[in-house]
Formats: sequence, structure tokens, C-alpha cells
Amino acid sequence: MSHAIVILTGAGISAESGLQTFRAADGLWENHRIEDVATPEGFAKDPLKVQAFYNTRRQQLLSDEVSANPAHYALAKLEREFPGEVLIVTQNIDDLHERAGSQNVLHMHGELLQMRCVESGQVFPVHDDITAEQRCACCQKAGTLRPNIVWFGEMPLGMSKIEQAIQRCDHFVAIGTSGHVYPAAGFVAEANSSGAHSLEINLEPSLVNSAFQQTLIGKASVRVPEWVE
Ligand code: BV8
Repeated sequence: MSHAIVILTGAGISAESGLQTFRAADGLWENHRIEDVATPEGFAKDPLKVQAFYNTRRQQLLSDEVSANPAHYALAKLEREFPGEVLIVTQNIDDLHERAGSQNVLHMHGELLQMRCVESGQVFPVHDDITAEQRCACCQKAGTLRPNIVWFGEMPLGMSKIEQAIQRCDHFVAIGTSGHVYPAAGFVAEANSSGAHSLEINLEPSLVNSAFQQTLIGKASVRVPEWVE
């Protein structure tokens, strides 16, 4: 039987790369709850505000201060050396797993460096600001571009692929996620019922820590390379 590992990562794996986590910002941005800004309703109500929120985070991600950290590199090494499949299901919208060399990465909440045409659903790479006046390459209309990001109330990406991978895996590892957001926080229960060994690596026990068979507490940049070794 081929071995397979599913690794679920959250904002905590990118914290030491200089990217803010949600709970550290106690879910706030310019005194708005992320859950209120990162929603289709928030975008419909004030697209400029929401675009500005993501333009700021994109600039931060592309700045020289932000780079992959030892946790990202350890997972890329695991993918190269493990004699089976390693799938990273990330809730993060940054590209730090890819910068560290991981190839089998599924961004279930979308990607900050992509935008999507609301008319056609076509996805484009983006490396600078998205503005309201910008004409879309596919429909030539201004104002039809949105961040290719899954907002609260929207269906996460790749769910059937994720569910199949979890059913098949024999190791399920969650790294740097607080267990607040579903359906990601429910994956460990699925992994346990498909007989996988479940491990949580986090700075503190998550809201779903009791569902994990094993826990490693500590910083991802320290614990993940230790675990990969
Ligand atoms: C959906 C993109 C349905 C945006 C994101 C009540 C019960 C259950 C569910 C719900 C409910 N009410 C509403 C829902 C659904 C909702 C939800 O779960 N809400 C929560 C708030 C209750 N979920 C959804 O809406 C999802 N969609 O359910 O669709 C559906 C079905 C059919 C058809 C249509 C729809 C969509 C959720 C996706 C939202 N988008 N991101 C953006 O990024 O701007 S979520 C966003 O927040 C992140 O992507 C991430 O997932 C989440 C933050 O979570 P974490 O990654 O865990 O980060 P956090 O800061 O919370 O934790 C960091 C952890 O790291 C901490 O534990 C910390 O201790 C640790 N840490 C810190 N430093 C380190 C560290 N660990 C190690 N080392 C360190 N150095």
C-alpha cells in the first residue's frame, strides 16, 4: 500500500516569515473583523476597501522582508524524499510553500497572487494592485476583477480532491492552524475515521486539538524540521 501524507497548513506556518496571522491580529483589520471584510457581501458593498485590503497584503507578500522559513523548506524536503505522496492543503493565500520548492500544493482558500474575472471566472496572475478602473483581459470591462480568494460563505477550492486524499492518507498533519475555520477544521475528524494517524504541530493547542492523536507544541520553524527529520 503506497504511503500518503496530507498536511494542512494555516497562517501559523507563515508567521515567522513576517506575515500576520488572523488570531494574532485578533481577526481585525482597520477595526473590521476579517469575517466582515473577507466576504462577498463586503466586496459588493465596498469593492475599493476590499481591494485595498488585499493590495496591501500582496505588497507585503512581495516585499523583501517576506521569505519562506525553515518549516516551508522542511515540507519541500519531505515531498522530495518521502517514498509516497505528500499533499499540502493550505489555507494560506501566500506562495511561500511554492517558494520553498513544494510542488504538490492545493490552495483551498485561493491565492493572493491571482485575480479572477467575475464575468467569466477566468483566473490571471497578479503581482501588483488590482484597481477598479482596470480593464479585464477577457471581457474588456473595468471593475470585473476580484481577488481569486475564497471569502467567508464561499465554497473552498478542491474539496473533492481534498476529501479523496484524506480518505487515502495514513498520516494527517495540521501545522499552524487555530481550528476556527471550517471545513478545514473538520478534516482531522475525517482523517481519524479513515484510519490515518493525526498529528498537530502548533504554538498552542488548537480548538480541535482533542481530535489529534499526537501533538507537538512549539514554533513551526523549529518543530517541523525536527518532525521531518
Ligand atoms: C464555507 C481567505 C460553505 C481570506 C479565508 C459556524 C460553524 C462552522 C462553520 C461556520 C460557522 N459560521 C460560518 C461558518 C463557515 C465559515 C467559518 O468557518 N467561519 C468561522 C469564522 C466560524 N467558513 C466558511 O465560510 C468557508 N466556506 O463554509 O462554505 C459553503 C458550502 C457550499 C456552498 C457554498 C458555501 C470558507 C472559509 C474561507 C474563508 N477565507 N481566507 C483571507 O485570507 O483574507 S479563512 C482565513 O482565516 C484563512 O485562510 C484561515 O483559514 C483562517 C485563519 O485560520 P488559521 O490559518 O488557522 O490562522 P489563525 O490566525 O486562526 O491561527 C494561526 C495558528 O497558528 C494559531 O493557532 C497560532 O497559535 C499558531 N501559530 C502562530 N505562530 C505560530 C503558530 N504555530 C506555529 N508556529 C508559529 N510561529
